[in-house]
Amino acid sequence: MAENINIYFTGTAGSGKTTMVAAFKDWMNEHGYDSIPINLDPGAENLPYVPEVDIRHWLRLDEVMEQFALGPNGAQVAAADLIAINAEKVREGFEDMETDYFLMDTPGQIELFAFRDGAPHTIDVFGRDRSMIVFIFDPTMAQTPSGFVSLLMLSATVQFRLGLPQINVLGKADTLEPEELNEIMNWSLDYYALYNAVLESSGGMEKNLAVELFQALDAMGALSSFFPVSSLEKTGFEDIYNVVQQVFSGGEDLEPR
Ligand SMILES: Nc1nc2c(ncn2[C@@H]2O[C@H](COP(=O)(O)OP(=O)(O)O)[C@@H](O)[C@H]2O)c(=O)[nH]1
Ligand SMILES: [Mg+2]
Repeated sequence: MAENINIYFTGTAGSGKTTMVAAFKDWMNEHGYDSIPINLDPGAENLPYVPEVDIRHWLRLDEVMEQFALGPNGAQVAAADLIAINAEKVREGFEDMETDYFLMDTPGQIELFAFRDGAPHTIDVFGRDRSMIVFIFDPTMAQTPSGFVSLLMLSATVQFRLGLPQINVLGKADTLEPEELNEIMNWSLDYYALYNAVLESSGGMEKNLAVELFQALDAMGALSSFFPVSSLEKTGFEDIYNVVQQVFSGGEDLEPR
């Protein structure tokens, strides 16, 4: 397999995956790094980048709806499995391309892509070695303690399911006020602060559960690197780039355990 690195951008629907692929590609161009964006979302409508290979060439959500007489939700489920079936053809589309990084834009619904066969199978077909995940926290969900913990658990679930090195980032950082950003970053740096915030917030969880849950997340290294990124302002990309380098130059920190 070539020496390229595959970076999969994941996150809940609307978290900013597609925009980040476009912005990271621009950032890489500006810094003299070579990358190729690939679209794996059969439901994408307008892409802010030109994909060199596009799953929609083989699979389109609107056609799945029509062909199998499915509504949008049923079609998403079917498409998640069809992505896996089409993975070999997509790989043939890019396997001879020379680049250092393939930037993979993934489907809107993370739970369908990651929990069904789409993601694990596609990652295997594209080459599991030298692959990693960027998981984007949507700031609108990350602003409350329970929302932040829920995203941490989802991120941990994706890491558990896909078994790849993973970077968690706080997306759309430009939309947060400085104090909101500080509060979230403080939770990410200090489990004790997060623990207290969860217990203090209404609807917080039971104390014993919170303690054990945070111990587990801590042991997984769920927050061993977490930083803000803005695709709009192109900030935070150097941090992503540095972690990718660290992981693939023998850095052990983010390797799956
Ligand atoms: N302000 C701001 N908006 C963003 C940023 N990234 C994405 N968005 C917006 O968030 C919405 C969803 O983004 P998209 O990339 O389509 O999300 P996806 O569903 O995860 O691929 C779009 O309206 C984007 O313009 C960002 O860094 N800053
Ligand atoms: Mg998208």
